[in-house]
Amino acid sequence: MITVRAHSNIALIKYWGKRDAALKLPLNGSISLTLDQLYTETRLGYDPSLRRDQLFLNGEPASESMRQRVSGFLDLLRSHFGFQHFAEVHSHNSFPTGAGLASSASAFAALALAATTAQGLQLAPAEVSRWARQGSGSACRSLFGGFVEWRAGERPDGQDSFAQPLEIAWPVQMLVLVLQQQHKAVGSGDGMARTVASSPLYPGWLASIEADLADMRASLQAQDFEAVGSLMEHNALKMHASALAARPAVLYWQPETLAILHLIWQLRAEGHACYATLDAGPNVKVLLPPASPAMQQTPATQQTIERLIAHPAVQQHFLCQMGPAAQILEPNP
Ligand code: 2P0
Repeated sequence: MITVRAHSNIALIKYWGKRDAALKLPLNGSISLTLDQLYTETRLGYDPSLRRDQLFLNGEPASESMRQRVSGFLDLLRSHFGFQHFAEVHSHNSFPTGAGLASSASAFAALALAATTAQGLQLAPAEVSRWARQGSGSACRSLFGGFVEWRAGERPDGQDSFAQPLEIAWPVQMLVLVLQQQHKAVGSGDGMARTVASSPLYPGWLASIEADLADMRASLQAQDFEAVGSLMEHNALKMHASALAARPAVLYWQPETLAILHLIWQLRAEGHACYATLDAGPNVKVLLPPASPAMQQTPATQQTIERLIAHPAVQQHFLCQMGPAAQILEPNP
């Protein structure tokens, strides 16, 4: 058995739209931040006596649809590397499932690393990233720690579409706010497909991304909090605007989402340093300046956090620092 841990990531410049759905090749590049508090640990072993793959999530047998998605991913590896055995997979998330926090990024990054390592392969991280991408696009970014860029690539076979670390040591923080949510949203895969197929605003999204990526790289290098935050928030709202203009509309927000967005704007008007980003669900993630080297919050950031988490729409929160790369926990490498 191999045990690995991979951390979740939140995109500062979003992946939205595929050029190849089967290979999960994106229409645009993206930049993300890996988070320390949100991760998946996966224990995997191949067993010649198994007749099919087995999947357990947080100690319980997973649904058949999840088991099939994982098994389909393992089939890709088996057919490529000429391996026959089925696997027993135990996956645990550090965060509660059903909280609306996307777990597919950390889950497929962990699965790709565990499944290839358990086959005796020692692949370069970029190659594991390429495999993880085929499980879930955003998973390719979770192989790496800190700020990460996924280059869209151009090749039809996807060989040039994988993530790489940006090597920027700037310890900004991300406050993940889990909000009340009544409705199940459209899955991100369906949401992006519908946007690409029918939104008249999608070409505008796509035309703007190279400039956003270049600006984001430069602003991260300069460690310019306002520039990074305002571009991150703009990019997320632009993604949601393109989705809203799809037919039928793709809307991930709930009333609580909007209430928190207004609170963030009000806090900024009062001088607080905080910017929002939103993914394919109602929760809001807030970019905050670095804590002090001793990991103490500055009084200003402490006040911002207290104002945000005091809002009645916030059910749960995770204050995240920059997370590390995916790693093998056992056997001890
Ligand atoms: C992102 N999202 O960059 C964007 C922003 C959601 C909104 O990547 O279909 O689960 O498996 O490739 O990676 C979520 O989509 O989609 C996502 P698939 P994935 O984080």
